[in-house]
Amino acid sequence: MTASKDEVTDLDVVVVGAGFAGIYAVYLLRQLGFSTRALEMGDGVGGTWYWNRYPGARCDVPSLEYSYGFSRDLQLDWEWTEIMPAREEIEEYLNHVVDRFDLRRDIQLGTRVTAATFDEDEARWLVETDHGERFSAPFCVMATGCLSMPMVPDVPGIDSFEGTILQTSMWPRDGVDLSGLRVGMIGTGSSGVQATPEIANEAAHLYVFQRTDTYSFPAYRGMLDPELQRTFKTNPDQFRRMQRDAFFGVAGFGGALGPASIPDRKILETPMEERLALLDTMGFWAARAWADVAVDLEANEAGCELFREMVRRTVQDPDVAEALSPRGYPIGCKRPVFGVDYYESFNRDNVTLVDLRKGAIEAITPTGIRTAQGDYDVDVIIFATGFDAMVGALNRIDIRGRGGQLLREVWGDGARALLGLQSVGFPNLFMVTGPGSPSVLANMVVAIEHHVEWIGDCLTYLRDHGHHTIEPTLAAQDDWVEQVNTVAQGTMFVAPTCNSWYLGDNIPGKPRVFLPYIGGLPRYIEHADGVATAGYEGFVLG
Ligand code: NA7
Repeated sequence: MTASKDEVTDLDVVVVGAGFAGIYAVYLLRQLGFSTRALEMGDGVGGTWYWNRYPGARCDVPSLEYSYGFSRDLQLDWEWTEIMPAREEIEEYLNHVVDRFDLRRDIQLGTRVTAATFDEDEARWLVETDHGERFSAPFCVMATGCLSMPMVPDVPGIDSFEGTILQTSMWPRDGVDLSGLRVGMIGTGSSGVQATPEIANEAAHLYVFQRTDTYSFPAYRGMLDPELQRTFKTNPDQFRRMQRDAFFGVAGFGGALGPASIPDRKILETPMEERLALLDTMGFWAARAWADVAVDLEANEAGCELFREMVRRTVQDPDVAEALSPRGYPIGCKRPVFGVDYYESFNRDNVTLVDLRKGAIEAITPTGIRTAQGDYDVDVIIFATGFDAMVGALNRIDIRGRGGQLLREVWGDGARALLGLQSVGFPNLFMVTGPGSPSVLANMVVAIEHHVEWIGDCLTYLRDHGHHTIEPTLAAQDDWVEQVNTVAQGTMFVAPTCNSWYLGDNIPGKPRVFLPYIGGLPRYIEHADGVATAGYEGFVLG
């Protein structure tokens, strides 16, 4: 299906990426009569679930909820096995979707998009790939994912390492045999936490290099109750509607999530012995199970202290427990981390925590990792160091809009977009779950389906009304960015002591801007759909 280098392939829509968003975009746009092709860098579909193949990779949203709602037959036929799906099961599901709807013929794998340039006279995008192929289409849909541009710190000496260097986010497709090896893993976010117990089971020794201690809550494991799945299948549409009405796009029908409910009681009004007693029944979850922890910094700190007490109860070595006890930033400022046996792993003889606050990483040497507190010789180094979130995958493509302006330069002081869908100066270029939309603060699949349907409706409207271009007005974009910032104020996400990838803090030099919309999925959907119903108010149609 690849085009020759001399020719330009004409399409109605070029889709970049074939994860959840790109796959659905290919399906829907084909249904709507648009000639479409998705260009995907990986050699398989799945996006996040294709790349992040590290041991223990798993979703923290229940499978029944983390799945497409667009096809009733798909929902009735597909059987999930676990409450929280493992990476492998999600990848299998997405491949099933692609085959079931015969989408593979419109998905070109192993193809990295390098540039997209808008021709103002023709009102078309020219999309170029790393193979020198060129595609021309009036519309471009960037289904490039929010956490898809890996971040590997620039540690001196990295090229000198004589062992193997791996990244959780680009794990080899055929897996890696770590048995008998000394492994050093840098990073204790979701990926590092999920991988720790799995690697500890396999490797001779695991050194976990921790820069910031994590609030890791116990993840739910278990097989999906067949009765629950049957109930879901009696009326999937009803459950999908519930999701779009739920603040985070998770309606709660997908399986028991454990003791996560927030009671009416306030931690600051509860005697210490009662707070501690809750640890016996709720474990780590007791830290956040209070009405005031999410909204009051003093209450939050009281919740943090409960969490630290639970770490002390779990980790046998008091010094290691102290090093694993998070301090200095509130629960809820970073995306929640869920793990199984994470803290327990540090009771094993073959697992060592390297607390980088006692001496940071200085260099990679031919034999391992050098820190200010000593050298650690390892055979394998794993970077579990996260992503350039929300904008990284877009910024690495040379996207040139009106007047040849480069998107990453326009966004130099922080990404700005109307509804996370389009940015001024880049007509006909749509983002799926872009900056300023609920995106990573919602169930991604629900957010993606809504965006793809919004884009599908928009393209249909333009075609039906004889319009060739659509682009936000500056005033509407400014107003939306203002709203995104306003709703974030006062939340733990932007607390003064909070450093997170939501704010871009993990990328040196990245402007500190809170990128997702925290007003909730229902409010966002109501607003975005209202804009469409009003004839795309806030957009210029040309
Ligand atoms: P995260 O959550 O961004 O975690 C990355 C981790 O790597 C985090 O602990 C970082 O410490 C650490 N890190 C990053 N750079 C360094 C350097 N230079 N030295 C030491 N440690 C470093 O990424 P994940 O892949 O775990 O998870 C991303 C999302 O994917 C997750 O939220 C889920 O939505 C799924 P820091 O905290 O910055 O000090």
